[in-house]
Amino acid sequence: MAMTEKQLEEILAQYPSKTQKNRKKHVLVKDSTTENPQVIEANTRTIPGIITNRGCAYAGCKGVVVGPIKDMVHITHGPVGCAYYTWGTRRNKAKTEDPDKNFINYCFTTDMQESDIVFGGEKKLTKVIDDVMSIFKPNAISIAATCPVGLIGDDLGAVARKAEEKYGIQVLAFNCEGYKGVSQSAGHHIANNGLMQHVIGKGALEEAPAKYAINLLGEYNIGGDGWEVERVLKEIGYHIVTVMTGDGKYEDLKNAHVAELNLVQCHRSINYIAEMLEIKYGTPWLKVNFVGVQATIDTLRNIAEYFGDEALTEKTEAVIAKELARIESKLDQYKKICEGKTAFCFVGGSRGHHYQGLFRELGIETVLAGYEFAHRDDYEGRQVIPDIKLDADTKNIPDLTVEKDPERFKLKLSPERYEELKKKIPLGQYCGMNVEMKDGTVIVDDLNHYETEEFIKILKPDILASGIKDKYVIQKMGIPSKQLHSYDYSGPYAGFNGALKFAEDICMSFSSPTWNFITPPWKDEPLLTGTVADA
Ligand code: CFN
Ligand code: HCA
Repeated sequence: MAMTEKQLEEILAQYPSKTQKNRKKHVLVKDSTTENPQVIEANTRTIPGIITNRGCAYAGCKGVVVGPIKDMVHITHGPVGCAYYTWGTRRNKAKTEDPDKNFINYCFTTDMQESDIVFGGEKKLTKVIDDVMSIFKPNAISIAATCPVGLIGDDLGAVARKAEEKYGIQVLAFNCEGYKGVSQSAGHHIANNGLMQHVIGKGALEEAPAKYAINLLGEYNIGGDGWEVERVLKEIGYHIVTVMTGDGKYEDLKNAHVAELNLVQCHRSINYIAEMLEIKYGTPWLKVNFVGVQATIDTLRNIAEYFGDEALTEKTEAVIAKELARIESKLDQYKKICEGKTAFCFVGGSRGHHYQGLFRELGIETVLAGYEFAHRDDYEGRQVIPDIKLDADTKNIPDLTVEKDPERFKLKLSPERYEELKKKIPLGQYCGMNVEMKDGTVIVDDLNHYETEEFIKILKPDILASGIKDKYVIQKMGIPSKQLHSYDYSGPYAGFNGALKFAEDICMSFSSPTWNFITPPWKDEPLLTGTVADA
Protein backbone atom coordinates (compact mmCIF):
# COMPACT_ATOMS: atom_id res chain seq x y z
CA MET A 1 0.00 0.00 0.00
CA ALA A 2 1.38 3.42 -0.91
CA MET A 3 1.22 6.47 1.29
CA THR A 4 -0.53 9.67 0.26
CA GLU A 5 0.65 13.20 1.09
CA LYS A 6 -2.64 13.71 2.91
CA GLN A 7 -2.05 10.72 5.19
CA LEU A 8 1.43 12.01 5.95
CA GLU A 9 0.05 15.45 6.78
CA GLU A 10 -2.44 13.87 9.17
CA ILE A 11 0.33 12.06 11.04
CA LEU A 12 2.45 15.20 11.36
CA ALA A 13 -0.58 17.31 12.31
CA GLN A 14 -0.51 15.66 15.74
CA TYR A 15 2.69 17.55 16.59
CA PRO A 16 2.91 21.10 17.98
CA SER A 17 3.50 23.44 15.03
CA LYS A 18 7.27 23.96 15.51
CA THR A 19 7.89 20.22 15.73
CA GLN A 20 5.58 19.64 12.79
CA LYS A 21 7.60 22.07 10.66
CA ASN A 22 10.82 20.37 11.63
CA ARG A 23 9.67 16.77 11.09
CA LYS A 24 8.12 17.64 7.72
CA LYS A 25 11.61 18.24 6.35
CA HIS A 26 12.68 14.75 7.45
CA VAL A 27 9.94 12.77 5.71
CA LEU A 28 9.34 12.23 1.99
CA VAL A 29 6.83 10.37 -0.07
CA LYS A 30 9.03 9.33 -3.00
CA ASP A 31 8.06 11.03 -6.24
CA SER A 32 10.39 10.73 -9.20
CA THR A 33 8.33 13.13 -11.31
CA THR A 34 9.24 16.32 -9.41
CA GLU A 35 11.14 18.95 -11.38
CA ASN A 36 14.13 18.90 -9.02
CA PRO A 37 15.25 15.82 -7.08
CA GLN A 38 13.54 15.59 -3.69
CA VAL A 39 15.61 16.72 -0.73
CA ILE A 40 15.48 15.30 2.79
CA GLU A 41 16.97 17.02 5.82
CA ALA A 42 19.44 14.80 7.68
CA ASN A 43 22.20 14.89 10.30
CA THR A 44 20.47 17.57 12.38
CA ARG A 45 19.57 17.61 16.07
CA THR A 46 16.68 15.48 17.28
CA ILE A 47 13.98 17.59 18.92
CA PRO A 48 14.34 17.20 22.72
CA GLY A 49 11.57 15.02 24.11
CA ILE A 50 11.20 12.90 21.01
CA ILE A 51 12.13 9.27 21.56
CA THR A 52 14.71 8.74 18.83
CA ASN A 53 16.42 5.46 17.93
CA ARG A 54 19.77 7.25 17.67
CA GLY A 55 22.88 6.61 19.75
CA CYS A 56 25.62 8.98 20.92
CA ALA A 57 29.12 10.00 19.82
CA TYR A 58 30.73 7.65 22.36
CA ALA A 59 28.68 4.74 20.95
CA GLY A 60 29.84 5.62 17.43
CA CYS A 61 33.50 5.96 18.37
CA LYS A 62 34.05 3.25 20.97
CA GLY A 63 31.09 0.97 20.32
CA VAL A 64 31.21 0.94 16.55
CA VAL A 65 34.61 1.79 15.10
CA VAL A 66 37.28 1.28 17.78
CA GLY A 67 35.70 -1.46 19.94
CA PRO A 68 36.03 -4.36 17.48
CA ILE A 69 39.86 -4.09 17.28
CA LYS A 70 40.66 -7.26 19.17
CA ASP A 71 44.32 -7.00 20.16
CA MET A 72 43.84 -3.69 21.98
CA VAL A 73 42.27 -3.10 25.37
CA HIS A 74 39.51 -0.49 25.13
CA ILE A 75 38.85 1.37 28.37
CA THR A 76 35.63 3.29 28.85
CA HIS A 77 36.30 6.21 31.17
CA GLY A 78 32.83 6.69 32.56
CA PRO A 79 29.84 4.96 34.11
CA VAL A 80 29.68 1.19 33.89
CA GLY A 81 26.42 1.37 31.91
CA CYS A 82 28.10 3.12 28.98
CA ALA A 83 30.86 0.51 29.02
CA TYR A 84 28.50 -2.43 29.23
CA TYR A 85 26.17 -1.14 26.50
CA THR A 86 28.92 -0.76 23.92
CA TRP A 87 30.52 -4.07 24.85
CA GLY A 88 27.67 -6.50 25.36
CA THR A 89 25.15 -5.60 22.69
CA ARG A 90 26.97 -5.10 19.40
CA ARG A 91 27.75 -8.55 17.99
CA ASN A 92 31.16 -7.86 16.48
CA LYS A 93 32.74 -11.30 16.50
CA ALA A 94 36.45 -12.03 16.71
CA LYS A 95 38.55 -15.19 16.39
CA THR A 96 41.33 -15.87 18.85
CA GLU A 97 44.50 -16.34 16.84
CA ASP A 98 46.95 -15.49 19.59
CA PRO A 99 45.37 -16.62 22.89
CA ASP A 100 47.05 -13.76 24.73
CA LYS A 101 45.92 -11.05 22.32
CA ASN A 102 42.15 -11.15 22.01
CA PHE A 103 40.47 -8.92 24.58
CA ILE A 104 37.03 -8.74 22.98
CA ASN A 105 35.45 -10.82 25.72
CA TYR A 106 36.42 -8.35 28.44
CA CYS A 107 34.67 -5.13 29.34
CA PHE A 108 37.07 -2.49 30.73
CA THR A 109 35.82 0.60 32.55
CA THR A 110 36.74 3.05 35.28
CA ASP A 111 33.17 2.66 36.61
CA MET A 112 32.93 6.34 37.55
CA GLN A 113 31.12 7.15 40.76
CA GLU A 114 29.84 10.42 42.25
CA SER A 115 33.10 10.97 44.16
CA ASP A 116 35.05 10.77 40.86
CA ILE A 117 32.77 13.42 39.39
CA VAL A 118 33.46 15.67 42.39
CA PHE A 119 37.20 15.03 42.79
CA GLY A 120 38.16 14.11 39.22
CA GLY A 121 38.66 10.73 37.60
CA GLU A 122 42.21 10.90 36.23
CA LYS A 123 43.77 8.93 39.10
CA LYS A 124 41.25 6.16 38.69
CA LEU A 125 41.95 6.03 34.96
CA THR A 126 45.71 5.79 35.58
CA LYS A 127 45.07 2.95 38.02
CA VAL A 128 42.95 1.06 35.46
CA ILE A 129 45.74 1.40 32.88
CA ASP A 130 48.26 0.07 35.45
CA ASP A 131 45.98 -2.90 36.17
CA VAL A 132 45.50 -3.58 32.46
CA MET A 133 49.26 -3.56 31.89
CA SER A 134 50.00 -5.84 34.79
CA ILE A 135 47.28 -8.38 33.94
CA PHE A 136 46.70 -8.28 30.17
CA LYS A 137 49.74 -6.63 28.54
CA PRO A 138 48.07 -5.56 25.29
CA ASN A 139 50.05 -4.07 22.37
CA ALA A 140 48.00 -0.88 22.61
CA ILE A 141 45.18 0.70 24.63
CA SER A 142 42.33 3.02 23.78
CA ILE A 143 40.54 5.29 26.23
CA ALA A 144 37.09 6.56 25.31
CA ALA A 145 35.46 9.53 27.06
CA THR A 146 31.80 9.52 28.09
CA CYS A 147 29.60 12.56 28.89
CA PRO A 148 30.63 13.12 32.55
CA VAL A 149 34.33 13.12 31.64
CA GLY A 150 33.82 16.06 29.31
CA LEU A 151 31.73 17.90 31.87
CA ILE A 152 34.31 17.65 34.68
CA GLY A 153 37.26 18.23 32.34
CA ASP A 154 39.48 15.16 32.97
CA ASP A 155 42.47 15.38 30.64
CA LEU A 156 42.48 12.03 28.83
CA GLY A 157 45.33 13.07 26.56
CA ALA A 158 47.63 13.81 29.50
CA VAL A 159 46.86 10.48 31.20
CA ALA A 160 47.44 8.66 27.90
CA ARG A 161 50.79 10.39 27.29
CA LYS A 162 52.06 9.51 30.76
CA ALA A 163 51.01 5.88 30.28
CA GLU A 164 52.76 5.76 26.91
CA GLU A 165 55.99 6.96 28.51
CA LYS A 166 55.67 4.50 31.37
CA TYR A 167 54.83 1.42 29.31
CA GLY A 168 56.24 2.14 25.84
CA ILE A 169 53.02 1.25 24.03
CA GLN A 170 50.48 3.41 22.22
CA VAL A 171 47.63 4.70 24.37
CA LEU A 172 45.04 6.43 22.22
CA ALA A 173 42.72 8.95 23.86
CA PHE A 174 39.39 9.55 22.14
CA ASN A 175 37.46 12.64 23.23
CA CYS A 176 34.18 11.19 22.09
CA GLU A 177 31.94 12.47 24.90
CA GLY A 178 28.42 11.25 24.20
CA TYR A 179 26.90 14.68 23.77
CA LYS A 180 29.23 15.70 20.92
CA GLY A 181 27.50 16.20 17.58
CA VAL A 182 23.93 15.09 16.95
CA SER A 183 24.34 11.29 16.86
CA GLN A 184 26.89 8.46 16.72
CA SER A 185 28.02 9.87 13.40
CA ALA A 186 30.24 12.41 15.22
CA GLY A 187 31.89 9.51 17.04
CA HIS A 188 32.71 7.70 13.79
CA HIS A 189 34.53 10.81 12.63
CA ILE A 190 36.49 11.14 15.88
CA ALA A 191 37.50 7.46 15.70
CA ASN A 192 38.52 7.73 12.04
CA ASN A 193 40.70 10.76 12.73
CA GLY A 194 42.38 9.10 15.73
CA LEU A 195 43.15 5.85 13.92
CA MET A 196 44.44 7.69 10.87
CA GLN A 197 46.60 10.04 12.88
CA HIS A 198 48.09 7.54 15.31
CA VAL A 199 47.89 4.00 13.90
CA ILE A 200 47.48 3.70 10.13
CA GLY A 201 50.80 4.02 8.31
CA LYS A 202 52.90 3.29 11.41
CA GLY A 203 53.68 -0.27 10.26
CA ALA A 204 56.97 -1.31 8.73
CA LEU A 205 55.64 -2.58 5.40
CA GLU A 206 56.54 -0.53 2.33
CA GLU A 207 55.00 -2.78 -0.30
CA ALA A 208 51.89 -4.94 -0.48
CA PRO A 209 52.87 -8.43 0.73
CA ALA A 210 50.95 -10.12 -2.11
CA LYS A 211 49.13 -9.43 -5.37
CA TYR A 212 45.62 -7.92 -5.24
CA ALA A 213 46.10 -6.53 -1.76
CA ILE A 214 42.95 -4.87 -0.44
CA ASN A 215 41.53 -3.40 2.76
CA LEU A 216 37.92 -4.02 3.69
CA LEU A 217 36.56 -0.87 5.32
CA GLY A 218 33.30 -0.46 7.22
CA GLU A 219 32.82 -4.19 7.83
CA TYR A 220 32.38 -4.90 11.54
CA ASN A 221 31.82 -8.65 11.42
CA ILE A 222 28.40 -8.46 13.04
CA GLY A 223 27.18 -12.07 13.33
CA GLY A 224 30.20 -13.15 11.24
CA ASP A 225 29.44 -11.04 8.13
CA GLY A 226 33.11 -10.21 7.61
CA TRP A 227 34.12 -13.87 7.69
CA GLU A 228 31.67 -14.73 4.92
CA VAL A 229 32.91 -11.83 2.78
CA GLU A 230 36.55 -12.79 3.43
CA ARG A 231 35.84 -16.41 2.51
CA VAL A 232 34.68 -15.40 -0.96
CA LEU A 233 37.33 -12.72 -1.53
CA LYS A 234 40.13 -15.07 -0.52
CA GLU A 235 38.82 -17.84 -2.75
CA ILE A 236 38.97 -15.46 -5.72
CA GLY A 237 42.55 -14.61 -4.86
CA TYR A 238 42.53 -11.30 -2.99
CA HIS A 239 44.92 -10.66 -0.16
CA ILE A 240 43.21 -8.84 2.70
CA VAL A 241 45.64 -6.55 4.48
CA THR A 242 43.20 -5.37 7.13
CA VAL A 243 39.50 -5.34 7.92
CA MET A 244 38.29 -2.15 9.56
CA THR A 245 37.44 -3.07 12.13
CA GLY A 246 35.50 -6.35 12.38
CA ASP A 247 37.77 -9.08 13.80
CA GLY A 248 40.40 -6.39 13.18
CA LYS A 249 43.91 -6.13 14.56
CA TYR A 250 45.89 -3.08 15.62
CA GLU A 251 49.01 -4.72 14.19
CA ASP A 252 47.38 -5.10 10.73
CA LEU A 253 45.83 -1.64 10.82
CA LYS A 254 49.32 -0.13 11.04
CA ASN A 255 50.05 -1.51 7.56
CA ALA A 256 46.78 -0.46 5.90
CA HIS A 257 48.73 1.98 3.72
CA VAL A 258 50.18 -0.81 1.55
CA ALA A 259 46.87 -2.03 0.10
CA GLU A 260 46.23 -1.32 -3.58
CA LEU A 261 42.53 -0.68 -3.13
CA ASN A 262 40.10 0.07 -0.30
CA LEU A 263 36.67 -1.52 -0.40
CA VAL A 264 34.10 0.55 1.48
CA GLN A 265 31.10 -1.45 2.74
CA CYS A 266 29.69 1.07 5.23
CA HIS A 267 30.18 4.47 3.73
CA ARG A 268 28.75 6.28 6.76
CA SER A 269 31.19 5.22 9.45
CA ILE A 270 34.56 4.95 7.72
CA ASN A 271 34.41 7.13 4.60
CA TYR A 272 36.76 9.57 6.33
CA ILE A 273 39.54 6.96 6.52
CA ALA A 274 38.93 5.97 2.89
CA GLU A 275 39.37 9.59 1.81
CA MET A 276 42.36 10.18 4.03
CA LEU A 277 44.10 7.02 2.77
CA GLU A 278 43.58 8.27 -0.75
CA ILE A 279 45.01 11.69 0.00
CA LYS A 280 47.92 10.53 2.12
CA TYR A 281 48.96 7.35 0.31
CA GLY A 282 47.20 7.51 -3.09
CA THR A 283 44.99 4.45 -2.47
CA PRO A 284 41.70 4.66 -4.39
CA TRP A 285 38.50 3.23 -3.00
CA LEU A 286 35.44 1.49 -4.33
CA LYS A 287 31.97 1.56 -2.78
CA VAL A 288 30.93 -2.07 -2.31
CA ASN A 289 27.84 -3.86 -1.03
CA PHE A 290 27.95 -7.46 0.12
CA VAL A 291 24.34 -7.53 1.33
CA GLY A 292 22.16 -9.48 -1.09
CA VAL A 293 23.04 -12.00 -3.79
CA GLN A 294 22.94 -9.64 -6.76
CA ALA A 295 24.74 -6.88 -4.86
CA THR A 296 27.49 -9.35 -3.92
CA ILE A 297 27.82 -10.49 -7.54
CA ASP A 298 27.94 -6.93 -8.88
CA THR A 299 30.46 -5.96 -6.21
CA LEU A 300 32.76 -8.91 -7.02
CA ARG A 301 32.59 -8.00 -10.70
CA ASN A 302 33.39 -4.35 -9.98
CA ILE A 303 36.44 -5.30 -7.93
CA ALA A 304 37.69 -7.61 -10.70
CA GLU A 305 37.06 -4.82 -13.22
CA TYR A 306 39.14 -2.50 -11.09
CA PHE A 307 42.18 -4.76 -11.29
CA GLY A 308 41.44 -5.54 -14.95
CA ASP A 309 43.16 -8.92 -14.93
CA GLU A 310 41.70 -11.65 -17.13
CA ALA A 311 42.55 -14.54 -14.83
CA LEU A 312 40.99 -12.71 -11.88
CA THR A 313 37.82 -12.04 -13.86
CA GLU A 314 37.58 -15.69 -14.84
CA LYS A 315 38.08 -16.84 -11.27
CA THR A 316 35.45 -14.32 -10.10
CA GLU A 317 32.91 -15.73 -12.55
CA ALA A 318 33.76 -19.31 -11.54
CA VAL A 319 33.26 -18.53 -7.85
CA ILE A 320 29.97 -16.72 -8.56
CA ALA A 321 28.69 -19.68 -10.60
CA LYS A 322 29.71 -22.17 -7.90
CA GLU A 323 28.09 -20.16 -5.10
CA LEU A 324 24.88 -19.64 -7.06
CA ALA A 325 24.58 -23.32 -7.91
CA ARG A 326 24.89 -24.09 -4.20
CA ILE A 327 22.32 -21.64 -2.85
CA GLU A 328 19.79 -20.87 -5.61
CA SER A 329 17.38 -23.77 -5.19
CA LYS A 330 17.29 -23.26 -1.42
CA LEU A 331 16.62 -19.55 -1.85
CA ASP A 332 13.75 -20.37 -4.24
CA GLN A 333 12.02 -22.28 -1.45
CA TYR A 334 12.17 -19.25 0.82
CA LYS A 335 11.05 -16.89 -1.93
CA LYS A 336 7.75 -18.79 -2.08
CA ILE A 337 7.04 -17.76 1.52
CA CYS A 338 8.25 -14.16 1.08
CA GLU A 339 6.75 -13.27 -2.32
CA GLY A 340 4.40 -10.28 -2.27
CA LYS A 341 5.16 -9.20 1.30
CA THR A 342 6.15 -5.68 2.40
CA ALA A 343 8.75 -4.36 4.84
CA PHE A 344 9.89 -1.30 6.75
CA CYS A 345 13.68 -1.02 6.74
CA PHE A 346 14.93 1.52 9.27
CA VAL A 347 18.52 1.17 10.46
CA GLY A 348 21.35 3.47 11.50
CA GLY A 349 23.51 4.46 8.58
CA SER A 350 24.00 2.23 5.60
CA ARG A 351 21.90 -0.84 6.33
CA GLY A 352 18.60 1.02 5.87
CA HIS A 353 19.60 1.10 2.23
CA HIS A 354 21.72 -2.04 1.80
CA TYR A 355 19.07 -4.47 3.04
CA GLN A 356 16.43 -3.32 0.59
CA GLY A 357 18.15 -5.21 -2.25
CA LEU A 358 18.09 -8.44 -0.26
CA PHE A 359 14.41 -7.95 0.61
CA ARG A 360 13.67 -7.21 -3.06
CA GLU A 361 15.28 -10.37 -4.37
CA LEU A 362 13.22 -12.42 -1.93
CA GLY A 363 10.09 -10.77 -3.32
CA ILE A 364 9.57 -8.31 -0.46
CA GLU A 365 9.01 -4.65 -1.25
CA THR A 366 10.31 -2.02 1.17
CA VAL A 367 7.45 0.46 1.63
CA LEU A 368 9.18 2.64 4.24
CA ALA A 369 12.87 3.12 4.90
CA GLY A 370 15.23 5.54 6.55
CA TYR A 371 18.36 6.10 8.56
CA GLU A 372 18.86 7.13 12.18
CA PHE A 373 21.85 9.38 11.56
CA ALA A 374 22.97 9.25 7.93
CA HIS A 375 23.94 12.40 6.02
CA ARG A 376 22.35 13.79 2.88
CA ASP A 377 24.74 11.95 0.55
CA ASP A 378 23.54 8.62 1.96
CA TYR A 379 20.05 9.51 0.77
CA GLU A 380 20.91 11.25 -2.46
CA GLY A 381 23.57 8.83 -3.69
CA ARG A 382 27.20 8.85 -4.61
CA GLN A 383 29.55 7.26 -7.09
CA VAL A 384 30.74 3.66 -6.84
CA ILE A 385 34.18 4.70 -7.92
CA PRO A 386 34.72 8.20 -6.56
CA ASP A 387 36.68 10.96 -8.28
CA ILE A 388 40.36 10.51 -7.75
CA LYS A 389 41.94 13.32 -5.84
CA LEU A 390 44.69 14.62 -8.06
CA ASP A 391 44.97 17.63 -5.80
CA ALA A 392 45.57 15.20 -2.98
CA ASP A 393 48.10 17.18 -1.00
CA THR A 394 46.01 20.32 -0.79
CA LYS A 395 42.68 18.84 0.16
CA ASN A 396 41.40 19.42 3.68
CA ILE A 397 39.16 16.98 5.45
CA PRO A 398 37.06 18.65 8.14
CA ASP A 399 38.68 18.42 11.59
CA LEU A 400 41.91 17.01 10.26
CA THR A 401 44.28 18.18 7.61
CA VAL A 402 45.85 15.18 6.00
CA GLU A 403 48.76 15.71 3.78
CA LYS A 404 50.41 13.55 1.23
CA ASP A 405 53.07 11.31 2.77
CA PRO A 406 55.96 12.17 0.43
CA GLU A 407 57.82 8.94 1.24
CA ARG A 408 54.95 6.57 0.73
CA PHE A 409 52.46 8.31 -1.55
CA LYS A 410 51.97 6.38 -4.77
CA LEU A 411 49.02 7.17 -7.04
CA LYS A 412 47.80 3.62 -7.52
CA LEU A 413 45.37 4.45 -10.32
CA SER A 414 46.33 6.49 -13.35
CA PRO A 415 43.94 9.24 -14.48
CA GLU A 416 43.54 7.43 -17.84
CA ARG A 417 42.61 4.15 -16.18
CA TYR A 418 40.23 6.01 -13.91
CA GLU A 419 38.40 7.48 -16.91
CA GLU A 420 38.14 3.98 -18.36
CA LEU A 421 36.77 2.55 -15.11
CA LYS A 422 34.19 5.30 -14.74
CA LYS A 423 32.67 4.09 -18.01
CA LYS A 424 32.76 0.44 -17.02
CA ILE A 425 31.58 0.60 -13.43
CA PRO A 426 28.05 2.01 -13.36
CA LEU A 427 27.75 5.14 -11.26
CA GLY A 428 25.23 5.38 -8.48
CA GLN A 429 24.74 1.64 -8.16
CA TYR A 430 23.72 0.70 -4.61
CA CYS A 431 24.85 4.08 -3.43
CA GLY A 432 21.82 6.05 -2.32
CA MET A 433 18.39 5.45 -0.84
CA ASN A 434 16.31 8.09 -2.61
CA VAL A 435 17.38 7.03 -6.08
CA GLU A 436 16.39 3.42 -5.69
CA MET A 437 13.12 3.46 -3.80
CA LYS A 438 9.84 3.26 -5.68
CA ASP A 439 7.37 6.11 -6.09
CA GLY A 440 4.81 6.22 -3.28
CA THR A 441 7.18 4.66 -0.74
CA VAL A 442 8.10 6.63 2.37
CA ILE A 443 11.59 7.80 3.32
CA VAL A 444 12.02 8.96 6.92
CA ASP A 445 15.07 10.42 8.60
CA ASP A 446 15.47 9.85 12.37
CA LEU A 447 12.17 7.99 12.70
CA ASN A 448 10.66 8.03 16.20
CA HIS A 449 8.29 5.81 18.14
CA TYR A 450 5.16 7.86 17.53
CA GLU A 451 5.73 7.94 13.79
CA THR A 452 6.62 4.23 13.71
CA GLU A 453 3.24 3.32 15.17
CA GLU A 454 1.34 5.70 12.90
CA PHE A 455 3.11 4.52 9.73
CA ILE A 456 2.48 0.90 10.73
CA LYS A 457 -1.26 1.57 11.03
CA ILE A 458 -1.41 2.95 7.51
CA LEU A 459 1.13 0.86 5.60
CA LYS A 460 0.52 -2.44 7.46
CA PRO A 461 3.95 -3.98 6.73
CA ASP A 462 4.49 -7.74 6.99
CA ILE A 463 7.87 -7.30 8.66
CA LEU A 464 9.73 -4.47 10.33
CA ALA A 465 13.51 -4.41 10.22
CA SER A 466 15.02 -2.06 12.80
CA GLY A 467 16.64 -2.18 16.25
CA ILE A 468 16.14 -3.13 19.88
CA LYS A 469 14.54 0.16 20.87
CA ASP A 470 11.34 -0.58 19.00
CA LYS A 471 11.47 -4.35 18.46
CA TYR A 472 9.07 -5.37 21.20
CA VAL A 473 6.64 -2.52 20.62
CA ILE A 474 6.38 -3.72 17.03
CA GLN A 475 5.95 -7.36 17.95
CA LYS A 476 3.24 -6.47 20.46
CA MET A 477 1.47 -4.85 17.52
CA GLY A 478 1.44 -8.29 15.85
CA ILE A 479 4.19 -7.69 13.33
CA PRO A 480 7.40 -9.72 13.07
CA SER A 481 10.49 -7.66 13.80
CA LYS A 482 13.97 -8.43 12.52
CA GLN A 483 16.84 -6.62 14.17
CA LEU A 484 19.19 -5.45 11.46
CA HIS A 485 21.79 -4.20 13.94
CA SER A 486 22.41 -7.35 15.98
CA TYR A 487 20.64 -9.86 13.69
CA ASP A 488 18.79 -11.18 16.77
CA TYR A 489 21.59 -13.59 17.78
CA SER A 490 21.83 -14.89 14.20
CA GLY A 491 23.94 -14.20 11.12
CA PRO A 492 25.93 -13.90 9.03
CA TYR A 493 23.61 -12.04 6.68
CA ALA A 494 26.25 -10.80 4.23
CA GLY A 495 27.45 -12.56 1.08
CA PHE A 496 25.99 -15.73 -0.41
CA ASN A 497 25.64 -17.75 2.79
CA GLY A 498 24.34 -14.67 4.56
CA ALA A 499 21.52 -14.12 2.07
CA LEU A 500 20.41 -17.69 2.65
CA LYS A 501 20.57 -17.36 6.43
CA PHE A 502 18.58 -14.12 6.28
CA ALA A 503 15.90 -15.72 4.10
CA GLU A 504 15.68 -18.68 6.49
CA ASP A 505 15.36 -16.41 9.54
CA ILE A 506 12.66 -14.15 8.18
CA CYS A 507 10.69 -17.11 6.84
CA MET A 508 10.80 -18.54 10.34
CA SER A 509 9.34 -15.24 11.61
CA PHE A 510 6.57 -15.23 9.00
CA SER A 511 5.68 -18.85 9.74
CA SER A 512 5.55 -18.56 13.51
CA PRO A 513 2.11 -19.31 14.98
CA THR A 514 2.67 -16.53 17.55
CA TRP A 515 1.07 -13.93 15.33
CA ASN A 516 -2.28 -15.73 15.51
CA PHE A 517 -2.50 -14.75 19.16
CA ILE A 518 -2.04 -11.00 18.59
CA THR A 519 -4.38 -8.63 16.83
CA PRO A 520 -2.65 -5.92 14.82
CA PRO A 521 -3.96 -2.41 15.60
CA TRP A 522 -5.62 -1.85 12.25
CA LYS A 523 -7.93 -4.79 12.97
CA ASP A 524 -9.44 -3.50 16.21
CA GLU A 525 -8.66 0.22 16.46
CA PRO A 526 -9.93 3.10 14.38
CA LEU A 527 -7.29 4.78 12.24
CA LEU A 528 -6.40 8.44 12.96
CA THR A 529 -8.94 10.36 14.99
CA GLY A 530 -8.99 14.09 15.78
CA THR A 531 -6.06 16.52 16.05
CA VAL A 532 -4.25 18.16 18.96
CA ALA A 533 -4.40 21.95 19.00
CA ASP A 534 -1.15 23.94 18.77
CA ALA A 535 0.71 24.49 22.03
S1 CFN B 1 27.43 -2.29 12.08
FE1 CFN B 1 27.26 -0.40 10.96
S2 CFN B 1 26.63 -0.41 8.89
S3 CFN B 1 28.82 1.13 11.13
FE2 CFN B 1 26.95 2.08 11.61
S4 CFN B 1 26.20 2.95 9.79
FE3 CFN B 1 25.53 1.42 13.59
S5 CFN B 1 26.06 -0.12 15.01
MO1 CFN B 1 23.83 -0.35 14.59
S6 CFN B 1 23.88 -1.73 12.82
FE4 CFN B 1 23.97 0.27 12.02
FE5 CFN B 1 25.35 0.96 9.99
FE6 CFN B 1 27.71 1.47 9.28
FE7 CFN B 1 25.88 -1.02 13.00
S7 CFN B 1 23.21 0.67 9.95
S8 CFN B 1 23.39 1.64 13.61
S9 CFN B 1 26.81 3.17 13.57
N1 CFN B 1 25.80 0.54 11.85
C1 HCA C 1 24.55 1.97 18.78
C2 HCA C 1 24.78 0.53 18.43
C3 HCA C 1 23.64 -0.10 17.68
C4 HCA C 1 22.38 -0.17 18.52
C5 HCA C 1 21.42 -1.18 18.02
C6 HCA C 1 19.96 -1.01 18.32
C7 HCA C 1 24.09 -1.54 17.30
O1 HCA C 1 23.91 2.71 18.05
O2 HCA C 1 25.04 2.37 19.80
O3 HCA C 1 19.47 0.08 18.64
O4 HCA C 1 19.28 -2.03 18.20
O5 HCA C 1 24.06 -1.87 16.13
O6 HCA C 1 24.46 -2.29 18.18
O7 HCA C 1 23.39 0.62 16.51
